[in-house]
Amino acid sequence: MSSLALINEFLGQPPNASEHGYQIDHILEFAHWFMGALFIGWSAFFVFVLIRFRRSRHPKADHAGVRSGISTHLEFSVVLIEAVLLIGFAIPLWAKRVNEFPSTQDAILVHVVGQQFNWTFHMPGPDGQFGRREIGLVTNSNPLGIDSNDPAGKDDIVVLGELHVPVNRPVIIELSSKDVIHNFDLPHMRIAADAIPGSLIPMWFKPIKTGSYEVVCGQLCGLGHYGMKGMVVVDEPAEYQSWLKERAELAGTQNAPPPTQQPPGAPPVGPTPGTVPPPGAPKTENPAAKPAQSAPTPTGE
Ligand SMILES: [Cu+2]
Repeated sequence: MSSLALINEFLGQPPNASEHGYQIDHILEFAHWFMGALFIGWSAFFVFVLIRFRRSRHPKADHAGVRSGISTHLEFSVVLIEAVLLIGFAIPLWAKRVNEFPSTQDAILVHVVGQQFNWTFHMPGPDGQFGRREIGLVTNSNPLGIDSNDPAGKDDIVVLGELHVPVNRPVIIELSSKDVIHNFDLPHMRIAADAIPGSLIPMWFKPIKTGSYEVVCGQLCGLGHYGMKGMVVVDEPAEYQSWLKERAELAGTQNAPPPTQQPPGAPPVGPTPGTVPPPGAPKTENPAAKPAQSAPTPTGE
């Protein structure tokens, strides 16, 4: 494939590293060749018309115009090719991307949260359960506001900027944003999606090559947009396991501070009336976290 992907390479498309990426590359490559042919064809026709119907040869306008049916045939074949591209290839591929998610048991689940100007990755840890997230708990040391009273969150892994995933296993991402609209773009994996505050956007890919791949923000999201980069590192399964273990051990020591350690005068902990649930919060309340929520806070509301 890569030896034939002349236009993709010429336009700076990085080499593909995902399972479905080749299909996207084929469509891109074909569409570019097709558009190139149309460009040359129409340009040649334009030049021909300029010369053939120049004023010195045709001082009087011909109001009847073209009598042959060739342009109709040409235009019909262009429409036909475009329809085949769209209905035959693009829409089925898109439908597969959005409807046929891999089973969650086999996949790596990650919550990705964008904020000005970095990416934070939230993984469920050894228990496979994402801890409750609460916007009121967000601090510098707890960028996602993970509730330390929620048992499911105790072993959660939160990493800033660099995510590791194993090769040849699907990765399912739930994407959200803490502030403005960002775009989680993984050019090597041929996926990108907007991170929209208040929405959870699912996306997935299956990396097939180990290596480090850049994450960029694909939406102009503020002054620091140019620096909003991250890294997805695709590891061999053994390396991934050791990274996971290391991060899980770190998480065990880091996710400890109870919310009562807030400095005096800090904004009240816990939900304030009328707050919108933060992106990524589980749809159902975790009953284990409930009693902790009513624990007295230093501000004593
Ligand atoms: Cu951004």
